[in-house]
Amino acid sequence: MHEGSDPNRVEHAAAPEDPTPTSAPHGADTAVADPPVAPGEVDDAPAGDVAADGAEAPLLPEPQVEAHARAKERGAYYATTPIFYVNAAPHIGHAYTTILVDVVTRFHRLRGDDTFFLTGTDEHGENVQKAAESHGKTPQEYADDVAGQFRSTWDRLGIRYDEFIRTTEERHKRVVRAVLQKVYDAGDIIYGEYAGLYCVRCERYYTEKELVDGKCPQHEIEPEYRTEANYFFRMEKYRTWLRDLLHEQPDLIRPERYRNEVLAMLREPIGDLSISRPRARVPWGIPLPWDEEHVTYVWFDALLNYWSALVSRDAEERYWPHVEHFIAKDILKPHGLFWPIMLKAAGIPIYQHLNVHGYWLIDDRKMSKSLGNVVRPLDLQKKYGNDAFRYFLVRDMNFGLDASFTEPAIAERINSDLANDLGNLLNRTLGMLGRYRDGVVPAPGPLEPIDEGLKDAFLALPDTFARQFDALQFDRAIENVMEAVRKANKYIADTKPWELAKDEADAQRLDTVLHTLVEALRCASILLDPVIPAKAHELRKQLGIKNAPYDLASASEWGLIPPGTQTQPGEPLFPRIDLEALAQQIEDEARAAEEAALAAERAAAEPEPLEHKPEITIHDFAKTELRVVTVEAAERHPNADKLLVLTVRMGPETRTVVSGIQQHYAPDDLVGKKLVLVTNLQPVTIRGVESQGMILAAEDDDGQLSLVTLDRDLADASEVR
Ligand code: ME8
Repeated sequence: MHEGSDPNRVEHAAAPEDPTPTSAPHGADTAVADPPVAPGEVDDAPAGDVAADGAEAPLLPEPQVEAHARAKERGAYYATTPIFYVNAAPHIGHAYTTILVDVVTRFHRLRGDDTFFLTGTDEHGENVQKAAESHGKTPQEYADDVAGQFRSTWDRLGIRYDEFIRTTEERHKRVVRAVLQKVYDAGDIIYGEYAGLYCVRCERYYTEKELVDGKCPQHEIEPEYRTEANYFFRMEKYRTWLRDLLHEQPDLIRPERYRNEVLAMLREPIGDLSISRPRARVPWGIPLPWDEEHVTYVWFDALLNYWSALVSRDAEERYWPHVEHFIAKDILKPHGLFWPIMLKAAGIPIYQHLNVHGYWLIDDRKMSKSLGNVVRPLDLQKKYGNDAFRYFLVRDMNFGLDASFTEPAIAERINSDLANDLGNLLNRTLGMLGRYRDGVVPAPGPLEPIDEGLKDAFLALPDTFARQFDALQFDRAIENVMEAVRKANKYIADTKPWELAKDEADAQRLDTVLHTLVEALRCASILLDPVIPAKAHELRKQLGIKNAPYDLASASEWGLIPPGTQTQPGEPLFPRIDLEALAQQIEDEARAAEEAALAAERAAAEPEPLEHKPEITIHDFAKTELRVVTVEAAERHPNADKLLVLTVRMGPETRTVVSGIQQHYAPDDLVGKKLVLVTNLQPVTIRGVESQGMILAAEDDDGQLSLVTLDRDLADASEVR
């Protein structure tokens, strides 16, 4: 074994006397598999059984491979968010990816694509197990609770996912076990040993190089040193295949900076990936189908959700050829490295694109519980409204780069784009229609160049918008629509309808201008529909066309609002936000938070009162017989790793006592010690050994133990009172 090596590199515990164990059967009881892979020894040529064209041993049988190719031609779209861990409540980062995928899938529906949107929760592993324990719940109860919070948050944010998958569902577990078995049978999963530095929060090993000041860069905690016998997925063997694939399909991982990061990872041996955890330590996981003593590593389990969700509804043929993953940069490695290799090894076609966005920073700092700056999406939704919040997130992040979140930035964006530009255009248009045409849309006259200019600007939008969406330039796509909206506002200033209204001779000209404006608004409402669905609907309602078609094709046509349509002006779409009041409110909130933190600090400094048991009398106490004993022998319990079995002498008697102190005392250190025994407790059998009494020990809040001993040497069997 070597320490501090690449986290995914494996030093298999190969038997030295068996240098060529490749033919050894891979099985639960076969502790030895391949010889160790040492850096530099790795064969760079593709392994013989990994053809670059992916033709070997596919999981999909031949007819399905063809179907896959055919399905690719069809207008369909399958988008996924990461499945979120259930050890924290949803925050703005989770909301961003999920809202973005909602926006993108709504756009594809507008385009007429057969669309499927998957999200869900990642519920196995040590972290969830620990979080559940700290909440006094079982892992399943805890996962149910937090998964429910994710679902209800998405529902309240108006997110229209087609499927919510949870990794604790049987339909998922079944698929994970089938894939594992397939990869195991193919010889790509082997048994071995690993030692390294492990971050329990990331649930993965780190190299020393990857650590920052000796700490995990993500969680800023010190990793634990661990050695474990595990099963390993033979990733290294696929390294050159993946590298070639990234060269053949340069946009497989995008934007390019993230593809380059993955290519950089592939420049050096990637080692094999430990894909199991001993069940004795981490019971909360999917047992390996061929060895129930090990559970599946969370990433091998979680990544498969994208596939299992389709398999469980028989939809893999329909949607898998169109799969697009959306994630943030934090989980690039599992998605850019592990996942394509897992798919390849399982004979499943690779995803279409891995779309990687940056991080939302809060006032330019990383969001974290310890900094106390975690932003909850529902707080913002309540304050600013759902659509305005969505608009801000998608408009203010340049996909692939980090973005900074501040409340004034939301407010300014709402005021400028939504209240001033879009809201104003609607108000002014409906206001003029009301004043000059009783709120009824007139038939247009001949178009003049200025009208044609505006019409062309809007009709050019759908193509550009679609191109930009396909290229992940969501902010620019929205900005283009807003530019056209601003042009429409300028058109009002240039055509001066209030002047035209003064002269009956200009009536037809006024009709044309008003008609051009309502058409512009209709087109804008369609393109913005994926981003601000409720407000876009409201806009069409105010135009009097709430039931008119609003697919992408209808945004490329002009003149679809029938003359005679009765408009229905309503409340402003986006009320302006009072920036001064907001600044005051933010200041008040900051002060209140500071005061609350101070109060919490003061409360923490005061010791908590002790909790006492009900009083007893001296007679009650006298019922307990306590005596000094000498430890004659101590050994580990044969069936439990927390227990010691002590043989203690008490004058003429010898007793056997089982005590839960193995993690605090080495057996040899106890021999000869004088301890205090409760001698008249009823004997109990603990894991097959009868315990005839109980040794006294003190325990502090951190679980540290100290045995009660004597400060003077007295003969054993002396009574303690
Ligand atoms: O990693 N800015 O789950 P997770 C933007 N269960 N997006 C952010 C963000 C931020 N500051 N913080 C988090 C896991 N995200 C695994 C995934 S998938 C098979 C398993 C979003 O709950 C972003 O989408 O830690 C990121 O990739 C994801 O939340 C991580 O969520």
